[in-house]
Amino acid sequence: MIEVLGRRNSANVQKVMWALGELGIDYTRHDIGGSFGYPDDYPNPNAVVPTIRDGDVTVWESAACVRYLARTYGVGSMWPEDAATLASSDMWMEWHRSDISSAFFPLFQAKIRGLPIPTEKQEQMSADCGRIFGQLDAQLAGKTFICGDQITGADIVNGAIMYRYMNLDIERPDLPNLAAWYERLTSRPTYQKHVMLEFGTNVDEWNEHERANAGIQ
Ligand SMILES: N[C@@H](CCC(=O)N[C@@H](CS)C(=O)NCC(=O)O)C(=O)O
Repeated sequence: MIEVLGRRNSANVQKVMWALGELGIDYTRHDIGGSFGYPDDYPNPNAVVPTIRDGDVTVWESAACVRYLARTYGVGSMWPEDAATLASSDMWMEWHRSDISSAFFPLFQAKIRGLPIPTEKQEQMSADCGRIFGQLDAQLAGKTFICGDQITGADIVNGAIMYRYMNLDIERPDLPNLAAWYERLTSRPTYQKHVMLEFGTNVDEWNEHERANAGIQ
């Protein structure tokens, strides 16, 4: 039984939860991080979520967790067997971390969690996100998922923030391939269960949702 250490409303935890759902793996999730705090023996030296335990194996860093799960339990599906598709998935996972994630997370923190960023700067950040997501929109042209017909780690890490991007009160450019891909994700029960979680419109609502999700697997 895999253990997931991390609060349910963390986007990085949601990457792991959604991957587990797609792979059909049993798990137990523990509320850790944010308002739940951290136990003294928490195994991630950065004291951030998620961390997973699979028997004797402990993995932290959400993308490393997704890769571990895909490689261990999803060869031929979430972990493509051909080198080119696997490289493509890896590329878009790296892009997620270096490009869109670093552009989007501060914007989300400003809009919902009270990070003090002036409005004009937030507008610029929204425009940056739209421009960067344009790159993913181009990749998705003619494809069901980011690397083809199969969900890979690239969809997991990028899809995990799409619900937030699409539901934040910001300007978004018209990106039809991205919108169609997002619609396909929203029809998946595992995405609905693990990613499409209300996050509120301010820090109080955010905290209420965090508490309301306590104990839900
Ligand atoms: N690079 C790390 C980042 C992890 C991270 O920053 N997680 C956030 C939640 S999304 C966190 O733990 N924040 C502090 C907390 O919740 O206590 C990863 O991908 O796992």
